[in-house]
Amino acid sequence: MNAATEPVPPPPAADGAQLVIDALRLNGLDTIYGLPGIPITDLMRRAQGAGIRVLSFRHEQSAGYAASIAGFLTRKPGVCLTVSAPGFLNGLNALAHATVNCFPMILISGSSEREVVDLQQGAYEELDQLAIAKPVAKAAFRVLHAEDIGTGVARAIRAAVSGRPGGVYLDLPAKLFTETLDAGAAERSLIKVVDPAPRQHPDQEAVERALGLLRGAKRPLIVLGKGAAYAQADADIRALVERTGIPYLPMSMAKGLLPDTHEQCAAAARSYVLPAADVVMLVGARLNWLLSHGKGQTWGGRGPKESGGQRFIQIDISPQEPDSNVRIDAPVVGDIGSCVAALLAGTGAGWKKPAAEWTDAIGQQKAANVARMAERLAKSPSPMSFHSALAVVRDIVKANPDAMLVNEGANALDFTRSIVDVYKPRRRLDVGTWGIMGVGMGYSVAAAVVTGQPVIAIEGDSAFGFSGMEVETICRYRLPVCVVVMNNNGVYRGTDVNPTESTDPAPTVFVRNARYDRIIEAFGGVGAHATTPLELRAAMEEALRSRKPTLINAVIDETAGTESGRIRSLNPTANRK
Ligand code: FYN
Ligand code: ADP
Ligand code: MG
Repeated sequence: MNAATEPVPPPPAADGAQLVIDALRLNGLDTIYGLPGIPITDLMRRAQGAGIRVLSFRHEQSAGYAASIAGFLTRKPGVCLTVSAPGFLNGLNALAHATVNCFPMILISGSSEREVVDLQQGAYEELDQLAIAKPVAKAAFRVLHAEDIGTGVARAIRAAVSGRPGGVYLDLPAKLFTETLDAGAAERSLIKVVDPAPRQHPDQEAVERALGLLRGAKRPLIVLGKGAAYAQADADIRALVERTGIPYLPMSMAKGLLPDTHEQCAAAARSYVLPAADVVMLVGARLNWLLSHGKGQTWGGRGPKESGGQRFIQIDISPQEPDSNVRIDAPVVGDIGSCVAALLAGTGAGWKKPAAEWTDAIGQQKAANVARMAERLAKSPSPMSFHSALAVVRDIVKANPDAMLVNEGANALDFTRSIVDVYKPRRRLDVGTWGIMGVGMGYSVAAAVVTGQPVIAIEGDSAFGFSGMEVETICRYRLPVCVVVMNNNGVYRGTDVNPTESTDPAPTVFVRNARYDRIIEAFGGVGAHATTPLELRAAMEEALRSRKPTLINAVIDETAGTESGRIRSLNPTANRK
């Protein structure tokens, strides 16, 4: 047979599953957090086979939280992959969390046959997932033909990371995965997204307006939020703070943008600086409940809705954020990197730092609070208090400043935030805007995978329960995660009693003296039981040295802790007591 008559082999076809994998890889999305099942089991297998890191969880919610925080840490959308209806719904909480916190994430769920779902004929796992995702997602898309997978992924990426980042839903009906395109058409259908999160330079007039306000301020304050941490403009943010000499207050996930031990850090004088400041510059922080909406007693207003008279500058990528709660006198709209660079350019030599009267007053308040705290940290009661246990964590984090600190709970959250200093940007990951519980283990997995650093997860015993089974995931992937369960036998504390004759415990109380450490031992991890600071220290040091998955059951006085921690004012009934 001569060459001309030889049959030409048909070009290899690509099916929809391959197109999803290729579209993700083409755009540098190299990790999937998910949970296999119909119809995406084979997609997960093949993604792993194609070199994508596939982390398989025990519950989609944890996979979703992992994806959301991976987005925060990397500025690329974290990808969560779930099955249809129930799996999708389990992942939805994390999608909403990503949107609320401005983290870029893509939730991809398989779904059932549209023709049957839309006629409500009772398909396997029938649910109109797109409609349900829309209200909690920044954007939501459905792909109906394999040739549109590339476009769907591209649109999801742009929506997740451009402007204010958020959670994006991508609905992939099961039949797509087996639909085929010939190789040429498959390749042509994919899109490598160019410049998905373009810089947004602020208007120079807006920058001048902000600089003018800062120049005229007597008691200026900078509030750094997690948007500032997300922006990865660390050097310029630090330069702006240091060059202007303005005291700054870090929101919880902005801790470490400058080391918490920085002399301009006003965290330990929070309730002094907020009402006393005359000009406040918000950098990637919203005036939501965490900042008392910019008004009321926290800010020196006389009534709960009254202004304290501060003037505000707000740097934010969202043009709709200013004036959401109080008047913003100088909005600076743009990406934080560009905005801070523009402000820096206007603060050259000759910039007048704030008067010593202001910085000294803050220094005094800080010193008083730090001294009071030092006194409490020095005590070593038996059983341990939150303070005596967290004094250990504080030392360990100081000795391991690159380690990731994950934190959730009520008292376990609030005490850790004020006791444990953070030294580097994006090392502290916590419950965020919603005060959400259950992020701990998903965050820990992603933090370890994305950074390669050891993770220290400080968990309330209640908070840990939401995602506790993921210690199996941590053990399976051999991740260097050290979980410390602050075990005070219950939600807030372990002392509530049921007022009736029933033997049921009170709703806030758990099994007394539970041994959470034994859970991880079931999966080959290291369990430790710590009843003293010395034992806690030894177990944490060993965990960091060995990098073995570890869970330390830290026994805390069950009478320690207050209802709702430091946000008691939001709990109407607790407040009445
Ligand atoms: C802070 N403080 C310190 C230090 N750092 N004292 C000494 N040393 C150090 N290093 C002081 C600080 O000045 C405050 O005292 C106090 O400790 C608490 O500081 P914090 O945590 O910054 O301030 P506060 O008032 O708790 O902050 C408000 C908040 C925060 C809403 C931003 O509470 C928060 O992020 N909460 C999230 C809560 C949540 O989501 N919970 C989950 C749901 S739990 P004063 O200045 O004297 O006030 C469900 O029930
Ligand atoms: P915190 O809870 O720490 O105060 P928030 O989540 O309230 O932080 O605020 C983060 C803000 O940062 C949001 O308003 C968001 O629009 C903004 N933001 C996020 N990323 C960027 C960015 N790259 N540039 C500018 N603003 C950003
Ligand atoms: Mg507890």
